[in-house]
Amino acid sequence: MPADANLYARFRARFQARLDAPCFIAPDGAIVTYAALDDWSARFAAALRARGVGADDRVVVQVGKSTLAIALYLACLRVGAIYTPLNTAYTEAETAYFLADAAPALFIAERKSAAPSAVEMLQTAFWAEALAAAPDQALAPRTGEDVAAIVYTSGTTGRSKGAMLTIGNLASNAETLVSLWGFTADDVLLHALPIFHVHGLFVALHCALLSACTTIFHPAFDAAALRADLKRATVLMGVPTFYTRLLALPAFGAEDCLTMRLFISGSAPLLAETHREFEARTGHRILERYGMSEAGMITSNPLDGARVPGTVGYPLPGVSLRIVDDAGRALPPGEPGVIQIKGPNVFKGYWRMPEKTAQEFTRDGYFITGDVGVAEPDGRISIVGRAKDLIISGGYNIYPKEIEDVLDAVEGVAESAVIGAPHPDFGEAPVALVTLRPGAAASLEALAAAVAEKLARFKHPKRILIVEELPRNAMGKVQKAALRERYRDLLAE
Ligand code: MLC
Ligand code: AMP
Repeated sequence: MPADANLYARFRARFQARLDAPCFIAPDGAIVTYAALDDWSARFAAALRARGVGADDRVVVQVGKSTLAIALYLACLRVGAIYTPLNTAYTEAETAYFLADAAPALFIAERKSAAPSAVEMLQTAFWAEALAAAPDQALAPRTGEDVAAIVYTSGTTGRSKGAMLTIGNLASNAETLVSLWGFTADDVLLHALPIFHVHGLFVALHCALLSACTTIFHPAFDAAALRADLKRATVLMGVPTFYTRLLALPAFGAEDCLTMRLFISGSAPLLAETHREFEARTGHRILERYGMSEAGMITSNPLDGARVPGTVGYPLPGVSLRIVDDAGRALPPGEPGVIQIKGPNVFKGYWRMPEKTAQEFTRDGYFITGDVGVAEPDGRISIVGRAKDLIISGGYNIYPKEIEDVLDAVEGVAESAVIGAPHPDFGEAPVALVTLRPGAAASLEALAAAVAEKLARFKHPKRILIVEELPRNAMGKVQKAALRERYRDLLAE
């Protein structure tokens, strides 16, 4: 990577020859050209600088999906600031934690906080200020080691960690994917993912910007709207729920996919039956890949060659992947163990958490993913479980501990256990089992209200049950596996 590696300069070099081409098309047909995006991002950069934002400053962004929000991301790259996106579904309590942790120079928010901090600015005000500013074309000098973004991921302890992704991480992963998935300027990417996570922001958008192709930009996921636009797209990236919801449309089929060349799925396990049903209905074999916030994409099924249902394919070029036992010894093919990875895509560490970072890397520099996988003799990987207590619901990560902490604080609650139960739409979703103190009478409403006050809606347990007791092992530890078995049909339709 060159010493001056401003990521925006790399994107610009690729779309320079296509400034008049459509970068984004809205479902209603409105076009944003590459020239317009370039101009907006230069104005947004001017507005950031006018607000005192410079290299390595964090800019926390909690705004809805729009092309101007993309211009803001690119503006952060231009000035060398650290882009720190937050899910718009977070409650004030959740947001307050991220703000305290990230200590941003600027916080751009869609909604006004009850007690706004000195650095908070409403999106509407910032947009107006930025669009009125004179474009500032200067690009901050950067190296591949500089942090471009902090992406928060929940932690098993309930405390979210900010994964620091460098310019080198993002650039190398994007270059690899463009070539692996065969992106060209002729592609039309259908984009319906949120832009505050790695999948929608980096995987999808970076492939589009680096190949200078066109993106049909949906403000949110809607199966019928997506189906309509498949007719003018070539590539779709989605979480498995996208595919199950498309399949739930009775008339969806091959005629909808005549221009499509590639369907990609990730962020959560794609059921083999979804893969098969999708092929039967459309003739397309979904390409499943595996990744995480800390590393972008890690493995992928091949573009040319067998895409095997229930597997996530081969480690990306440049990524070393090994599967180890509890003692950290490498396991042979066929034996399941924890996946460890090393490569240019692997993050720099957790923001302001050096001890946590050290714990999650091995002495020889591999990142311990917490995912349990098994390799085939030819190197193909399948994800068979998780060593971390994590629920992935519709592609969103939910840590049981975070919900348990909220429930345990409700008066009358003795203990709670949150598990993931199979869910027909979201793959899995949280279910909470709660025991009460002797004589106490906490109501289900009180429990739900506590959760609603503290946690984003997608984290809310789909069911809360008050139970007599929780099963324990000989050490006194709650047996979540037994609970998962007992309640496996609770959320089935
Ligand atoms: C919405 N709800 C969810 C939910 N999404 N509940 C659990 N899990 C989810 N994922 C809640 C809503 O709050 C609402 O609650 C109810 O479910 C119905 O909502 P909806 O309107 O039907 O949901 P919708 O807006 O259609 O969202 C579904 C979805 C969305 C699948 C489109 O969740 C989504 O965009 N997921 C993608 C997440 C993502 O980008 N992950 C990538 C992370 S990066 P109520 O109570 O109001 O009824 C990563 C790395 C990698 O993992 O490998 O890519
Ligand atoms: P996140 O921290 O939100 O980036 O989520 C990353 C996690 O999503 C990984 O550690 C995996 O557990 C899971 N994941 C991503 N892609 C897949 C996949 N294709 N199959 C199974 N799990 C996946």
